[in-house]
Amino acid sequence: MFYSQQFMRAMSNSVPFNDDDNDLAVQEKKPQLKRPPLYKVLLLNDDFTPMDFVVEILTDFFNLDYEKATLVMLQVHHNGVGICGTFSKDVAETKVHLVNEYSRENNHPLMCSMEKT
Ligand code: TYC
Repeated sequence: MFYSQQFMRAMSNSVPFNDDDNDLAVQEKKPQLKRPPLYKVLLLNDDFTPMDFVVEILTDFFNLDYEKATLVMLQVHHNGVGICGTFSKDVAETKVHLVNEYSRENNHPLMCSMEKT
């Protein structure tokens, strides 16, 4: 017995029930879709990384303008942690990796990390 792809798709996403004349009918289920989780990328404060370097990170890796980058840097400096941006998992992981690599290359202890929103 062969069924069309369209029929198979409808059956795999449907709930059978008896209609008014007691025939078997199918009703479409709501698609069970969820948005993928987002991740905040964070900068942590330390006593050694120069403020200018942190601002450079925020403008170059997170595309903040100079004023916004300065505000985020000062937020980290005063509160210990600040948010650089919110991204998909892959993009957040890549940014964390690139920022930490660039900081080590420049001999600064700056730490970048991520957490689920
Ligand atoms: N606290 C550092 C200083 O006084 C500046 C700094 C800001 C370091 C933000 C890290 O994520 C940071 N030079």
